[in-house]
Amino acid sequence: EISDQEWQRVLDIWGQVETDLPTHGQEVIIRMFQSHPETTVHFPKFKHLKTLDEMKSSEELKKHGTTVLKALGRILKQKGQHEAELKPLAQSHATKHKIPIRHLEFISEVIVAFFADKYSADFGADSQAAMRKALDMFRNDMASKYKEFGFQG
Ligand code: BLA
Repeated sequence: EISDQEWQRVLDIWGQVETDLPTHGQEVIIRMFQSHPETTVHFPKFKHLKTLDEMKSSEELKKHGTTVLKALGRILKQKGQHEAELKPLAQSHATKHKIPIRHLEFISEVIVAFFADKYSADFGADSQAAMRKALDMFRNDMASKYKEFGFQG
């Protein structure tokens, strides 16, 4: 169970993230690729990006990061009532992109660590814990939907 106060903490930090989704999104994707290189297998379109500078100058990578955070923000704002948002996402991720739940866990960890670095004053232990709970819920619900689409994840 996620309390109203916990959702408030999640949405408060999201308000800051939303002031610049492309820059935050780019950083999340780059950190994910660097800390978990196995996630790059899902992105043949980024295979040519070898160095950090190349990743940073890729408009396509930034665009993907923006897509990711836009979708995640829409989901978090539902405060758990995210069935309508999750279903198409779980379907594409189960049947087309084939993203293991483990990789969703990687990006969740990256998101919390990055916000903690960037917003050390406004994203303390309680807010980090609240965001973790929200991302756990998102991931659990993705995992059950995956099974409905026949993907073990
Ligand atoms: C594409 N990922 C997408 C799209 C959305 C998201 C909205 C485009 C629409 C669609 O294909 O359904 C959303 N992606 C997310 C969210 C997260 C995320 C909410 O990463 C994380 C909170 N998707 C994952 C993970 C990976 C991933 C962990 O959830 C990789 C490790 C990959 N998403 C992925 C790929 C595409 C995609 C490969 C297609 C990219 C493209 O070809 O443009």
